[in-house]
Amino acid sequence: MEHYLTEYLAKQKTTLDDCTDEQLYAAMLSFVKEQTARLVKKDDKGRKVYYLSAEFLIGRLLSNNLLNLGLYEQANQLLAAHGRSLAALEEVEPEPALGNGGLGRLAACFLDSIATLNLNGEGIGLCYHFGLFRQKFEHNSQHEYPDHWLEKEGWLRKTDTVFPVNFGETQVKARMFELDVTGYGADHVIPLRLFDLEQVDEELVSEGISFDKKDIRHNLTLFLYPDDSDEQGRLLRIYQQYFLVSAAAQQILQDTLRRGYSLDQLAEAAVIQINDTHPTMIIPELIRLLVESGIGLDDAVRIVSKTCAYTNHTILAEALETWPLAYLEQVVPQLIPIIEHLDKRVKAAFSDPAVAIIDEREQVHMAHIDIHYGFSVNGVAKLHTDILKESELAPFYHLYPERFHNETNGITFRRWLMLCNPKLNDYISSLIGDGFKKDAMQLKKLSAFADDPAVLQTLLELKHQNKAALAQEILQREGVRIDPDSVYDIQIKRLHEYKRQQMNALYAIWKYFQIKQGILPKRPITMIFGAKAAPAYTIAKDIIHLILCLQQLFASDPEVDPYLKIVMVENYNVSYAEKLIPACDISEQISLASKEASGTGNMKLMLNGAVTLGTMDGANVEIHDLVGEQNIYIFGASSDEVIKLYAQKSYHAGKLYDSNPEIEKLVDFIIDKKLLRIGDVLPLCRLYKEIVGKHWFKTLLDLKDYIKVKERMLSDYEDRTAWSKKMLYNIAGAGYFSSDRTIAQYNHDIWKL
Ligand code: 26Q
Repeated sequence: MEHYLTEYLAKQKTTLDDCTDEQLYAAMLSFVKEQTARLVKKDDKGRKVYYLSAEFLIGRLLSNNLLNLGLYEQANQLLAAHGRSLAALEEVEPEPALGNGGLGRLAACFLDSIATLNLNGEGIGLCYHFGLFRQKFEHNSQHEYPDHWLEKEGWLRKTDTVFPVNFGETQVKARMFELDVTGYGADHVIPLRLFDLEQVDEELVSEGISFDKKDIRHNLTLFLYPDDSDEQGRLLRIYQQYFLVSAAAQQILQDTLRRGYSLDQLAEAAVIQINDTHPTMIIPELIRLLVESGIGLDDAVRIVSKTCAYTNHTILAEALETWPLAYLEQVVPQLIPIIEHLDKRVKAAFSDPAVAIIDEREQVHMAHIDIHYGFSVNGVAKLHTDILKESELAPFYHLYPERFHNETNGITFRRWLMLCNPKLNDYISSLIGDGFKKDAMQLKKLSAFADDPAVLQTLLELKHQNKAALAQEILQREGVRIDPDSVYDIQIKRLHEYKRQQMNALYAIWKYFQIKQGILPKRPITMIFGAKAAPAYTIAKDIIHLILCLQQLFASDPEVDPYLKIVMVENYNVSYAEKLIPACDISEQISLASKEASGTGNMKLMLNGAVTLGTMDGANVEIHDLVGEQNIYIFGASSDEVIKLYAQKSYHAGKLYDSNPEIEKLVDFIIDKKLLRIGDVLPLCRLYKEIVGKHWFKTLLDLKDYIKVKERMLSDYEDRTAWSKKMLYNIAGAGYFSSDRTIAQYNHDIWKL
């Protein structure tokens, strides 16, 4: 390594000691790329998995690749010997923002585990030039700017593979780029293939993130999912999806032939895991291509149905993709006869209109294509899968019970423990050895230390060090000083009403009133938020506005500031998560029960010794079962209760508000003079009205219980030894959430590679 870097830098007339961080990063990048290029490309005979996803939120790769290659320690030592640090180099690496949140990050963790478990597979996605927007706060509101992450020299490799993609009359070209995904300790890499429009024109971007949405010949891969609030945006999304799917289908068929299979053997050669409905059009597209190659229609349908498997990530009815048939006709006329044929077969076999592909309003239900014409449907946590079976997809479960699986999500411990929390990682090794790095279930061994005072003390000290490091980071990035001795109460995730950041904000208002009355917390509280709102999601942006206004109000009130602080960090992303997660005390997982399919942040936080405050939703249920009653704080209505409330339409925000003076007072504060002086009337009033007038996300349902349980949690926090024991049980119980386990299970239940 030293030799390589020295030579590389010498060509630029500099040295390891004198070069800039940018130069050193470039040298390291080149070194690691050369190392991975030497590794064998996994390409066995037999079934291969293609993980097809519109998002791969891979995060920075330098440290990740060094760790997986077994070069991390060596790099650290070498850099230290020259007065340099990996941490500084990391800051130079741009983060590829090729995903929105959980679903995209999951895809990245899965590739890490596929490579680590030595499975034959690859990822296929899109290369967005700007990825998700960069978030800035101006006047206490979110503003969006393009986030240019593509560099001349980066991890991506341009290939010679170019596929034509036809949209009716128009043809564009999809160029394949590749990136090597390393596995932990693996002797091979697997490819992530990202397709880019050959003629993207970055000049199309005008102010902020707006651009000419009509010019699809030049805009297709500019951004990740431009907002779908207007017709142009929605059409563009279909164009993007078909662009992905058409290129992927050509790649998969070509790969299958190259590997020595014929196309009628597709199901033996390939399994395509469809990550949510975004790539659903791969099904009619493959059928179309097989028919074109001479295979009969019925056979083509049968083959493709044995090849494709679908993962559902949501039970929010409004998020299940349906497209007007007319849109599809406009964008992909060549698929219409196939989709209509698939629909006819369904209608001939089943009279229930609930399972139709094209409904009476001429809307195409993408998930229905996946379920009828795939061999597997899976949810992402036990509760989620049960709800799919019992309600959302019940008619399908009755038709095809054997197709349904649960594959509880997981996270890669390489990034989410070893890299982001090296101190805790080393300490765990010193207690139970290194076995857990390959077999995460061994973390259970930590339970043996639950009554060891020295271990409990050390866990607290390590947490404190991480909190101090985060305080430094936040001071530098946000200009806000936070106190490492305060409780760090953290909610980091996309902004959505069902995730209920607004309920957390109402807690902050409650605490504010307490402090104003002289009822002071035993220890200062730091409430940290990180969240991006979809650009067109007005209420989500209003919630950000509320939180930022509260942040300013508290900070400017000398009676409050010493006891209660809010920090909403700007541009929350994977790299920021890596800094926040190791420092967290209280992990906020407070979604309205039944709405969060799984959550994966909840897993990352527990693994790093945070204690969960949550509802019985998504994977929280499994966390609860793993750590036990004593080591998690659960509140609020159960999913059964919530589902019943929906069925009976019996939640009424206004009634709760009118009959509870305490709740009324908190909600009224949103439009109090004090806040209106800081913020804007329109968004605050709009949010106020939404909370008292709309019933869908039930903000007020669990508010009282939430406050009660959070108060109990803060009081328990003061018994530091007892708290540390909870931390320990959380770390010890997290092994189940390794994505290595998840991927092994996908392989066992679905892929059978
Ligand atoms: C759909 C239509 C139009 C425009 C955009 C979209 C769209 C884009 C992204 C819909 C959904 C997404 C992303 C969803 C997502 O991240 N879901 C999360 O997936 C995680 C991994 O399974 C779960 O842990 C989370 O519970 C789930 O919310």
